[in-house]
Amino acid sequence: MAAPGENLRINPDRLWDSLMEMAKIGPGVAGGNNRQTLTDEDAEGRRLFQSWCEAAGLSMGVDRMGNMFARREGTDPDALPVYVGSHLDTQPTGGKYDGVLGVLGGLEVVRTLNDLGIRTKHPIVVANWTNEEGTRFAPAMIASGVFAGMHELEWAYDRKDAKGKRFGDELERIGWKGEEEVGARKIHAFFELHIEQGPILEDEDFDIGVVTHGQGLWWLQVTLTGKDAHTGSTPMPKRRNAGLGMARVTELVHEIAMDYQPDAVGAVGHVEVYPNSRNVIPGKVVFTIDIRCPHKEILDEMRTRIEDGIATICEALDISFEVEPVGHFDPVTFDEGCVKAVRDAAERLGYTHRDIVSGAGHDACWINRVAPTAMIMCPCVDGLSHNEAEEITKDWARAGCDVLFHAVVETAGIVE
Ligand code: HGY
Ligand code: MN
Ligand code: MN
Repeated sequence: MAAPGENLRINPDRLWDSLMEMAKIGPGVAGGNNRQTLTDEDAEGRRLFQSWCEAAGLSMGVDRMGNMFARREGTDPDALPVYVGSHLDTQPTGGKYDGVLGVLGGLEVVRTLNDLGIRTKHPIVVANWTNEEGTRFAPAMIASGVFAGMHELEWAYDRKDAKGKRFGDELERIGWKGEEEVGARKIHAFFELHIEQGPILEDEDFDIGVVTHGQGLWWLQVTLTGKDAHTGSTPMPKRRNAGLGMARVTELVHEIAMDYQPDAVGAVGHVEVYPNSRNVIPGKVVFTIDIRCPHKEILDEMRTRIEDGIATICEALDISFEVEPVGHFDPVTFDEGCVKAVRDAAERLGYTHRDIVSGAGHDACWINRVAPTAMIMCPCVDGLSHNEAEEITKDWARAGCDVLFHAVVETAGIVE
């Protein structure tokens, strides 16, 4: 398809205003957002997005995982749509741009097409994928995962949050459980704009990251069981301290990730200590290990070494353990044709760009299994994300969305 002229650009002020408007919903306590999936705040953000889509003349579809699809008709109704989007849910101490930039950037693409009266051959669909973060309900990217056939719908519905609430019930409660079969929609191509969530683009002074790959991930939920006992009167040799076990496993994860620098990463971010009392030796700890690497064989070797290490640590402390994988995807290679459309768009528009591997997981990682997919990244200040202080500049948002516009419109085909 013919590429759009380099003078075609989005409206950066409108995009920025929409980001700031959405940021008012589910505010955090330090300038960011706490709009966790399937909460009332998520529902409010969905309603705002839907109102904007309707104002832009889009028709909304919702599937049984609550994925939202806002469609702009093309001249060829039989042509598969080009999808563009990301997620509106946030971390509990999330930023204003993680995911939201990709959804509202997709809306800005449509708004700009409307302004310019441009018609495309392929329809364009702006998507909001449910529960990308996986913080309230593991795993991350669960709804795009069901869409891509990686998870069964009922399994997803049965996922529970820390308070025992069930995903399917919460989706019904907020009124966003649609009727469409998940994954029934066929996609011509999918593009996702996202902040980098790392320091590379800012440090090297690039406007655009052309995402060629996404690193793989394991989330391993570990349960250590020892024995509650008095912290004062229990002799050290008689203790079965699950808390000590968790500390040693956390150190082990870090050491193993450091063995594979510069590529591998590893940490423990979620911990539940029982009974969590100042003067009780923890008899039980549940925590999640997050390890990632662009190389599958290293990622799997890290997992094996960690699981072996857990067994050794628990034997020494006389505690038992269970390890349950609660999230996983192999490293991802994005579609060369879509990646080229992104790279050519950045070049055409005069934005500096470099190829980059995504450190974070994204819905694009799953959609890439069912449709040609690529991602565009923009820098973020100090590479900081999953922190309320997450920040980008309007120019970075503009550049990312201009490239998104060109890649989507070129793929959808302008009809003269
Ligand atoms: O975990 C991730 O990489 C994403 O932010 N859900
Ligand atoms: Mn995200
Ligand atoms: Mn995130």
